[in-house]
Order: sequence, then C-alpha cells, then structure tokens
Amino acid sequence: MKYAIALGSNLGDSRSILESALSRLEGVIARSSWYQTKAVTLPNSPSQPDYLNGCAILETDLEPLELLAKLQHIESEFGRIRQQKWDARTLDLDILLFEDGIFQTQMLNIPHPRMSDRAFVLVPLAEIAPDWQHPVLNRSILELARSIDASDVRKL
Ligand code: A4P
Ligand code: MG
Repeated sequence: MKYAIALGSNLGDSRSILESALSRLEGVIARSSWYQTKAVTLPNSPSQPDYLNGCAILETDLEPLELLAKLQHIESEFGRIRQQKWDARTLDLDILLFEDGIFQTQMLNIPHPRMSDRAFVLVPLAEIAPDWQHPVLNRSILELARSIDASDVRKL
C-alpha cells in the first residue's frame, strides 16, 4: 500500500531528527526537500520557532492503524512529549494520504483533515506526488498547492 506522510519538527536539532526519523521508516520510495516554514499556531498562543517540514512516500504492507502506531513509536523515540495541541515538538509524523482511500475512525483520519489548507504540507508533497488526487476534494496535490499562499514556506 502506498502512503504519503508529513514530517515536521520545531524543537531540537530538527534537521538531524527528521533525517533519522526518515531512516527509521521502511519502504520510503520518495522524499521531498526540507522546507523552513512559519509555525501555524492556535489563535492567541505564544509564538513558536519556525518548523522544518517535508514529505515522503512509503510503500508498505502495514494497515493504516499499524502505520500510525509505528509513526507514534518513532515520535516517542525522538522525545516527543504530547502537551498542548499544536505545541512545539521535536517530531510530528502524520499520515496524509493512503492510496486513493478514505479512512475515518476516532484515532485516525485519512486524508489528513487539515492538509488541504496547509502550504507546509502541500508544497513539499507537490514536489514528489503532484498528480496524486485528493480523494475527497477530487483535485490533484499540485492544483491544491497552487491554490494557497506559500509565502511562509521556504525551500532549503
Ligand atoms: N490522528 C488523526 N488522524 C491522523 C493522521 N492522519 N495522522 C490522531 C496522524 N495522526 C492522526 O495528533 C493527535 C492525534 O491525531 C493522534 O493521537 C492520532 O490518533 P498528535 O500528533 O498527537 O497532535 P498534533 O500533531 O498536535 O495534533 P494535530 O491536530 O494532528 O496537529 P496538526 O494539525 O498536524 O498540526 N506549523 C508548521 N509550520 N509546520 C507544522 O508541521 N504542525 C502543526 C500540527 C501545527 N503547526 C504547524 C505544524
Ligand atoms: Mg501529528
């Protein structure tokens, strides 16, 4: 099964954390460049350091919930502590897309519900999967990436 995943970090040595996290994932068939992005935060929350973000495509036999467990295990290995929603973090690994499928449970939503309005996801993903169709919006990743403001996303 083919998955698109998002990687992000804005605490610690983000570059080496993201590189090591990628090397812990099996079946990586494509990876984007890294992008320095302005943190998207909840209204009235304190400012945060910039993120380093990127995306990868995986080919794996893992089912969606098995992959989520694997990603969460890797996050905790890199010292991710879950505090407030959207807090700064050493490592965030999200599942974005799963074949052309939709997966809705309390624990896991694919497509990732917020991916379509986030330049820090769409710009790196468009680099490696421009033609992948978003199964709910029925638009390609490239079309979605072109339709949003990407001024806070800088390729390194
Ligand atoms: N969950 C549901 N669907 C998924 C999915 N597709 N992939 C559940 C991964 N997890 C999924 O996630 C909370 C719960 O979501 C998980 O336990 C899982 O069961 P989390 O990683 O613990 O918490 P979070 O990441 O803080 O929450 P959330 O709502 O997923 O955050 P977002 O929307 O991912 O936003 N700004 C920049 N520039 N770059 C970033 O990477 N990231 C965020 C996090 C905010 N601002 C950012 C960035
Ligand atoms: Mg997350």
